[in-house]
Amino acid sequence: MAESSSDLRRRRWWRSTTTRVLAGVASVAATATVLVAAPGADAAASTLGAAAAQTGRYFGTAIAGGRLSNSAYTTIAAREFNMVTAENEMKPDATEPNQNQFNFSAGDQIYNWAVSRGLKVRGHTLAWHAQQPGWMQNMGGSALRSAMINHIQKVMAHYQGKLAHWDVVNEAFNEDGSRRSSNLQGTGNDWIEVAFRTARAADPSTKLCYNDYNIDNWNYGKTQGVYRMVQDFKARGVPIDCVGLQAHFTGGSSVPSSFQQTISSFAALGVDVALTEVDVTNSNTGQYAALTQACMNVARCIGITVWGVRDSDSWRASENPLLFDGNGNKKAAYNSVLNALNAGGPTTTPTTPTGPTTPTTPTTPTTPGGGSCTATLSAGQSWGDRYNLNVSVSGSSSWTVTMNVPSPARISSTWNISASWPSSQVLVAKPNGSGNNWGVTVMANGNWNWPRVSCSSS
Ligand code: 9MR
Repeated sequence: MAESSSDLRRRRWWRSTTTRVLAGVASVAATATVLVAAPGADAAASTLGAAAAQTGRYFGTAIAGGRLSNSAYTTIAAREFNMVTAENEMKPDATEPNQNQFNFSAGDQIYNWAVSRGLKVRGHTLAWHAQQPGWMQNMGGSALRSAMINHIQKVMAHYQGKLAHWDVVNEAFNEDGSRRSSNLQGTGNDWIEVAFRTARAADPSTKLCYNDYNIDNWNYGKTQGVYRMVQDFKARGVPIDCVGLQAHFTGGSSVPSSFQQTISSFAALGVDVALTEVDVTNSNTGQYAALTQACMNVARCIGITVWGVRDSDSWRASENPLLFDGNGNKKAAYNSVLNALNAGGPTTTPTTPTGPTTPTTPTTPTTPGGGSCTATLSAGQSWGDRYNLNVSVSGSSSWTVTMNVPSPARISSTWNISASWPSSQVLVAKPNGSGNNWGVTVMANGNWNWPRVSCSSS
């Protein structure tokens, strides 16, 4: 729900009232006490992250692991930003250098640096035609499809519950709005939705994003192609929570006049929007202010990330495209962004992903015989279309567990139970002599919410 202007006024009123009260305390306090100067009635936040946080947004930067030993770099990064994207360290070539051998050391270094300073982390990226490890570049067909699924599952399992967002798929479209040809595209047009479904099952706690460049101009083929895909995903229940506009306004491009329309059009599909890799040639202040304002004007534009800290850290350093110069000084563009963030804008209550969620608290009904039991679900292996759930029953060895599957999902197999089916959506499970640990395979059919379970004993 958008914060109304009266909410914003109330908050400003609260701040100004608090300030007046603090000022009153200051006037009667012992003169020897050094008091921090109270901010003005409409005190502006003095860092990008704090300014963005006033409207529930974040302001982030790409962090390069190799620069974390540079204190000038880390001082600015930790002070100004409240979200971090690993510039290269969570990409497939970094995390799975050999097939099914994972290496999280570089990604973890950035993750740990960020969270120990109170910064959140976006994951970037799981499935991409570029920066694939050598073994993957040479792959195709069903072997690559399986490898992609395995990569998503393993990497997301490592970061389970830790990341704010994941760029599940990166840069999968051509400029004209058609699909980019790649080894991933060669596995079948459904590879993107399989990636998102796999991702939802692997970590239901993180927001799943599609991320691309040159999707800033509403009247551009690529923007329309991505828009149609997101529209289709939302219509068919393919789990997607956000779209990342990289917003690289370097290399000859600039902020289009339709930028806000693009952001609001994606948002109207029911996804969050983020500006994920911002840079602007020569840090044009007008363009930086305009892109920030466009995000601030759309409630579901949840945050902005610039692609590096200082100009000298940029992948396009010769264009001086960032908010700090090579010496770490704030540039004019910094102030234009800070002012736009401080001016405020509508904000939404943060949404949570709508995929398979943690199971509802197991019920422990008491039967007429007085026995009770608990059935606890945990995630098992998952694939692009289905997932396993492990069920563990405690409190009784003579139990009946009823499992209600959310339509149109269906249970396709079970193990270690004696099963009966009062309806296609309801499974009744009893012990078959194999003990209290059993499981099911659920065909999601687009609905990745976990079944409800209840347990009774006799
Ligand atoms: O900034 C990244 C640079 O260090 C790498 O060499 C490059 C390799 O592909 O990737 C850069 O980051 C890209 C990002 O992951 C996706 N969007 C475009 C970015 C700039 O190329």
